[in-house]
Amino acid sequence: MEQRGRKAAIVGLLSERADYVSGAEMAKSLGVTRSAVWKKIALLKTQGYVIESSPVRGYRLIRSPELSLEEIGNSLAGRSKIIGKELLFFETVHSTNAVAVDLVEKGHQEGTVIIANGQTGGKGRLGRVWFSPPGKNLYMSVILKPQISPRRAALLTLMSAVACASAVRRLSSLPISIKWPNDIVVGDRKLGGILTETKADMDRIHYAVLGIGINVNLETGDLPDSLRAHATSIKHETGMSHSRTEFATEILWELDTWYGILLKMGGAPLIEEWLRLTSTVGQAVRVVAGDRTHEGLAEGIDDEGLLIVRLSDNSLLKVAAGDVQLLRALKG
Ligand code: BT5
Repeated sequence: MEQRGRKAAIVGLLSERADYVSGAEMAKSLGVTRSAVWKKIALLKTQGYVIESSPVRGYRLIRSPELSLEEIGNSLAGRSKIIGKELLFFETVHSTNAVAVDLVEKGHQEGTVIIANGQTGGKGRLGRVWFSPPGKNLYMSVILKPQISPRRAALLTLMSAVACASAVRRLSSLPISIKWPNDIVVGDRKLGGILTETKADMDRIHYAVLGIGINVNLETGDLPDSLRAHATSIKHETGMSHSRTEFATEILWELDTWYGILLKMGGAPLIEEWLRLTSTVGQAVRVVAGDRTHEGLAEGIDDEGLLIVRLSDNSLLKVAAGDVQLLRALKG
């Protein structure tokens, strides 16, 4: 496990300057010895940072790794209020959500973010598997302790979806939309998913873990056959590779913004934005919720985040969790 700290400060100093920064200057600004700086630089070099060292002039950053915890942390430090206060990176984990649950149970604070380069047991909902090869995609989990009623916990999934869809749209210019409740899609192909796990009792959410998986540089050839027709990635859609650092930063920053809005103003602005980004509302849908299936018109989202479906007998059904299939897609 790796935390931000001196390494992030060194990366910060080096990225501010196109030129060399002397070891003495870094040591002074961090309040450590020059040999401590040297040790951290050596560590950064093993983690994909290309840093030129000159005995006279000091150190110069040539290139950062494509997924840099230090850069995510440095960019969030100035603008994020809650999310990213603590950032933890793992090369490989079973599931970032499982790590987050473990850490929050041990007392880690709200706003802690866990990022992994790969997962061996990435989870979807209902025990499904999230395909999580190393080195290509984003796998992140965020710990929150929201002071909202447990009845409104579904809003947390909508919030994560809004953050992901807005950030990915802005950085990639792709026509990203949200398929209720937790799919980030381009057309009918899934590019990302969200798994929200909460611990709550009747009147309080003890914590929520927001798990976010986004296919960034995945090649469709990497996908198992079962996913090939349904999944996509930012790289596949745009035809070029992207920096996971940039996408992670933007998603976390969006999340911080929307979390602030949710706590201060309630769910209404969030639902309004979700409705702007969704491809589900206004469509004829089949909703599969447990062993029940309903067909009707998806009409909207209620103030607790439930999907409102108008059934053929004109009655309204509210669905808290499930999967939707677009009837147009099924028939077409
Ligand atoms: C989801 O579940 O979409 C939630 C995915 C959440 C993944 C993140 S990664 C970080 C954090 N740690 C975890 O362990 N999980 C979270 P669901 O709606 O149940 O969709 C799962 C279905 O999506 C699977 O059954 C496949 O059909 C499909 N799928 C699996 N991997 C995929 C991938 N990489 N890209 C697109 N579709 C995928």
